[in-house]
Amino acid sequence: MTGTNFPIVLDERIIEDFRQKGFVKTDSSLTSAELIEYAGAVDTEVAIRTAADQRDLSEKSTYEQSFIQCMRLWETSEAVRALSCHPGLAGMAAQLLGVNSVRLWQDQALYKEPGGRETTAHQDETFWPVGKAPLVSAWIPFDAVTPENGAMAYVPGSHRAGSLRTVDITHQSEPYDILRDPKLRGAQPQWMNVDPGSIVWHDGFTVHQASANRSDSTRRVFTIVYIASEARRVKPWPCFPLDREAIELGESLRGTGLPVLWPPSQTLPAPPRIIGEKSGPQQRPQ
Ligand SMILES: O=C(O)CCC(=O)C(=O)O
Repeated sequence: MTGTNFPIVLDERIIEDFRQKGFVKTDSSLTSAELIEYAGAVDTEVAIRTAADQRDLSEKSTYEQSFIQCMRLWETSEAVRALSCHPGLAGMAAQLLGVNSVRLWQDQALYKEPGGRETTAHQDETFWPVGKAPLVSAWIPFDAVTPENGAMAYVPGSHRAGSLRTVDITHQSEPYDILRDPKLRGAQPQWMNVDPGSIVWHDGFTVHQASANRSDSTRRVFTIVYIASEARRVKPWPCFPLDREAIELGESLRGTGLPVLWPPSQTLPAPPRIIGEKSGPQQRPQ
């Protein structure tokens, strides 16, 4: 691993901003050297995972038109593992959540192709059977992002509304528009321009969306989702990382597929096994 020293101690104002608004940007969180190394590693892994897919954007499903999604890259690429399990970032996640320890819930590349459609507004944590466990996503662009090429927008304070209806982000004709949910009291999404090296963090219940990519380059983003280590399974829905570890209803998280990243170990965690999981929709309740 190169670059950033850790622990990175976050300014109290950053943590307070995150608590109030449910999202916050941290500038210069990765060095240029780290970014080059990690972007190259993720590009390589996405290329391997998608090599057999020759479809044009227009031939893809609505969901796939929002982005190429490749998940759990840490399990198949040692080079990406250094990013997904980066102790500095995991320490920042723990500080934002106000917990002593976090695990990796998932990592993923979200590459929005030129012409790629918007990402429908949604909350993340309603997809997963972990109740209201402290959970935060790090949204890490490898290139400068603006509303022109797939920026994210977050509804300030929406995390305080708790669990709203689950949005079916796989269909364009989703009848429920979470942005009009009365519990949001008319709060409007705030668009975020992000420079490479900066990260935007959002709470598991923050309502967010991304714009379409109207540029002629792919918007390359990597996300890492951290969850409080003591979180429990509270619903029986099928859920890949929990089912793989045979975590039953009511049990707390454990297992090599959900490694503790903070406090960090001397070495990067070993993946459970090489799964070579294909791109696909996020796992959602049934
Ligand atoms: O990058 C996108 O288009 C969507 C990202 C997202 O929904 C997330 O990181 O939770």
